[in-house]
Amino acid sequence: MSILMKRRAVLLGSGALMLGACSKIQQSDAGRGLFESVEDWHKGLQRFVRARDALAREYAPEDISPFFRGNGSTDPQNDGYPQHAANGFADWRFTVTGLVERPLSLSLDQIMRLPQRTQITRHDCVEGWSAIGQWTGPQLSTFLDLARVRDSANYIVFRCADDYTQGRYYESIDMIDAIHPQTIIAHRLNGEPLPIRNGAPLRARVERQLGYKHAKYLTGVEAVASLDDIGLGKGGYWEDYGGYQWYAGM
Ligand SMILES: Nc1nc2c(c(=O)[nH]1)N[C@H]1C(S)=C(S)[C@@H](COP(=O)(O)O)O[C@H]1N2
Ligand SMILES: [Mo]
Repeated sequence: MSILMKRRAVLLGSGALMLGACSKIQQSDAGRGLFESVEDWHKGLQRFVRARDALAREYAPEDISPFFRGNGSTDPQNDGYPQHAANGFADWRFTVTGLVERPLSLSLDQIMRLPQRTQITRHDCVEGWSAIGQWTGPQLSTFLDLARVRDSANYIVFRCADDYTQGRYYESIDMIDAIHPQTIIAHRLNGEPLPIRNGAPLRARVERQLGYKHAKYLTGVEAVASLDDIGLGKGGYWEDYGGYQWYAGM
């Protein structure tokens, strides 16, 4: 079973159990109020899950911004990144590690041979600017299926190559966003290989969340049960050093 199907089965299972119990309680008057509040709670849960499942708006080619600016790190100078850039990222590897049955280390060629998704979306940075771009790359769920992510994984951590002002950049998302169809590992922007300022050779697109979640210069993803041991424990660079929220949903 794919992870998406497993999660669906879990949700459907708990819903069915609750409906069974509720139809009995509902038969008494005293039970009716309880039933209604449980039902409200259940509707709320459904709404929440549906909201987390929904697709971010996709735009038309004519909406694409003429220039997609770079923000944060735009030209990493640490740990051999300039050398990788100089040889066109021919030796770049993308690893899938942590709570997986089959750890992966993939070349860019291998990544380009996987099924691809292209989407035109709007990027919103908390600093107050937006840009619309077309992104192409495999879905993160494809990598997680290939590596056979374990049920004990609750989060996916994005590992990056760049040091920003406080140190290495990193980010994380939960499994709902990890398997969201628009969460992709992009290697193209507007049909061209990613420019260095936008995260070459690979960057995450997490379209339901704000700009700082879209980690650039990806060296891999790591499946973990908890974020406690990642960075300072809040799940991301700006969460740890800037007080930003971990869940930056829009
Ligand atoms: N590795 C890395 N990823 C990063 C950043 C960074 O500094 N380093 N900045 C984040 C922020 S705040 C934003 S708004 C976007 C900017 O993406 P862009 O440079 O393609 O505009 O990248 C995000 N991902
Ligand atoms: Mo940002």
